[in-house]
Amino acid sequence: MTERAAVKAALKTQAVETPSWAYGNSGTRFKVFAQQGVPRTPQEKLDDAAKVHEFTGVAPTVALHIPWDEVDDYAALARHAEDRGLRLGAINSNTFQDDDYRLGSVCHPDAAVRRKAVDHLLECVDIMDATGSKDLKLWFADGTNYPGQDDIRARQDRLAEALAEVYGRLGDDQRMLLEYKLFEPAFYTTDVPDWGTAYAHCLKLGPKARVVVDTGHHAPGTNIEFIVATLLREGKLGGFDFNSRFYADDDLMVGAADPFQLFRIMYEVVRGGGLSGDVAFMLDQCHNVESKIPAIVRSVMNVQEATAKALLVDRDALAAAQREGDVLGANAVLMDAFSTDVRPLLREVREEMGLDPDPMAAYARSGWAEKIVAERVGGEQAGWGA
Ligand code: LRH
Ligand code: MN
Ligand code: MN
Repeated sequence: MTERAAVKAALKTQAVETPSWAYGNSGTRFKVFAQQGVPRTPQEKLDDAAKVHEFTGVAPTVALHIPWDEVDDYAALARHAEDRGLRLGAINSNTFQDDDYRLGSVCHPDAAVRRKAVDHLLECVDIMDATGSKDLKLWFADGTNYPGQDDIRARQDRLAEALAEVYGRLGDDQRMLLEYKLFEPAFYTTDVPDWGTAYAHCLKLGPKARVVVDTGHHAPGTNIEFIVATLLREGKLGGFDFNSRFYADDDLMVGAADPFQLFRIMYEVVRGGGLSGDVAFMLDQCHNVESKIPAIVRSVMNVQEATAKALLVDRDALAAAQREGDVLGANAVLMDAFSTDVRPLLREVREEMGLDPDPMAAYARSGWAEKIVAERVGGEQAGWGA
């Protein structure tokens, strides 16, 4: 295989998971701008996700968030997905939207609240059994706002105990992905604030526990590709929640704020063998003012562009320059790949996959946007937090 053919082959097998919540209405804490045609049910979110897959060819799975996507029959929801050429992906738990969780969920000082939170996590594993989902994605809003509010170490013990119980419930081919976030909604301490804390818990739990890197969850200036390289090296990178940010957890389209950072991350993924392994490439975004389906299509394309550039890095030339201590030469190898216009290559990839080379235009021409605006009237539109 020529090098170009190998790059194309890798791009054809890449899969990006889209989040059910990105299809629904969302906003900031100031205002949710409702858009017309937005899904009213989890099934309609899957119908929209099927369009993203139809036009990109690389978005075959959809992550659910429980209870936002609560249904009576999860096996039937999985069949709804299959009928549209999709599969259900990670099951995201939600222990942050209940009055009982004011002081935390699995780290709460009251054992009864911790029990309720753990039961929800166990229920999420039941849902995975029904949907065939492989990954349970955990993010905890737990933390404290004031020094002295609670015992930092006791909260870690409670967290470890809860995680161990849920870990014990996982099937052989199921994984637990633990997501960290520096701050928000807690502002003094967060119980899983960084990759080190997540890694320490995952290490103790065992091989089925891995860390999730949400690209919007770090302090400004954090070198995320270093974290990615380290976790991959340790066999503990479970996946990504991709999005981009200018300030905090902005949840904007991945690759929109800093395509160079996304390239650097994807280079470490390629370098560490993460593209062909079991790393889950998920989006975690909210489209507050822009049209949702095209924004998700664009995001998938942004991931593809960064991946293509990462695959184009001349690794032999890079290694040679690094061995020789040629600082500028090594940097130039990386920058050459980043500066390559990979859009023609991706158009070829899509044509070879039987797709329209321009997914944005193809979606716009498809009439789907007009159809959902006309048909999805009445009922309540699903949204972030619905
Ligand atoms: C938390 C988070 C986490 C949640 C999602 C809705 O900020 O990134 O992944 O599940 O947002
Ligand atoms: Mn996330
Ligand atoms: Mn987030």
